[in-house]
Amino acid sequence: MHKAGFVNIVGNPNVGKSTLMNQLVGERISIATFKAQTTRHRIMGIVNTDDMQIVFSDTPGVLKPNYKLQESMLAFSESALQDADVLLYVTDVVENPEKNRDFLEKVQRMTIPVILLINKIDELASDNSRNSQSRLNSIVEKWHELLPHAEILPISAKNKFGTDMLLKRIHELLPESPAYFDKDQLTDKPARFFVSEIIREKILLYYDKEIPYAVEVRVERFKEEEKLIRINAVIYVERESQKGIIIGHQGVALKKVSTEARKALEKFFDKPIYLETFVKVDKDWRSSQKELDSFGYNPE
Ligand SMILES: Nc1nc2c(ncn2[C@@H]2O[C@H](COP(=O)(O)OP(=O)(O)OP(=O)(O)O)[C@@H](O)[C@H]2O)c(=O)[nH]1
Ligand SMILES: [Mg+2]
Repeated sequence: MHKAGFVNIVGNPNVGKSTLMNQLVGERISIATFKAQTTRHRIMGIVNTDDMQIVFSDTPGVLKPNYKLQESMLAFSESALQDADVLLYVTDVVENPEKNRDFLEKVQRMTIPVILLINKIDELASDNSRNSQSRLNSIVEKWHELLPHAEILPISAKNKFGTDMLLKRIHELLPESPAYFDKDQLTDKPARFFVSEIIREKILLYYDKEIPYAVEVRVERFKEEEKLIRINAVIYVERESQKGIIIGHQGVALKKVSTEARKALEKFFDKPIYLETFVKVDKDWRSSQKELDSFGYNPE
């Protein structure tokens, strides 16, 4: 018997959804940083075995949209409620369950199996163990009231604690079905997407405040040659002043980010990379539907 299905990962920003998907798939498919709103797209990560295919979807953290880009992000998260065979609702040990009530209410009404994952339990373990056990119990209780139909699993995505058990449980819950994708396929996104995400990850890590949120990256050239890959990427910002910050004094900041991105890209593609980065202003792109469409923010 062959099982296959869609297992969609949703939850509030920064709870560890992308870290979890990467651990489950065993590859760094989705960028993950300490900043909220790292993920902006719905990204598939596929686990294949002889008798099973799990199609995970990582999604942006749920938020109340302030501009058009965030509306698209929320639409990606909501689309993941429509086509799941199993839903993974991720929270962590510090999050207030009252956050984004509307979305939670949609999850409460779902009839498919929902697994509530309480992530980052490693953060509890720094307390003495009895105290941390009782804190975990009270978190579980609170969530049990909110999502009475959900199975609850405490995990640590970072430490891979509980993730094998989770995979086993998903296997049990998956329907009998042929595979949806080729068995050697790992994701639904093309190489260029991962290039722009890896550059964006370095920008999230390197720049403060609003800068990373005003950035989008477009890969204008991706040319795989025998010995190396040549990449040209444009970093778009919303305003002239942000361009100066990205480039930095005498270009030092951009050079540093580009070097970090190149190293990460070499790891990802397992090949030497020649990376050129350019910075351009695309005024208020986050609020322009036309620009968002051209950057691929169009949930079906
Ligand atoms: N201590 C601890 N930290 C974790 C764990 N899982 C993830 N993190 C950290 O939490 C932060 C957010 O992780 P992400 O995977 O980017 O979270 P996300 O839910 O995908 O965030 P968005 O894409 O912004 O919605 C990162 O700094 C992770 O290293 C965990 O099990 N324990
Ligand atoms: Mg994420």
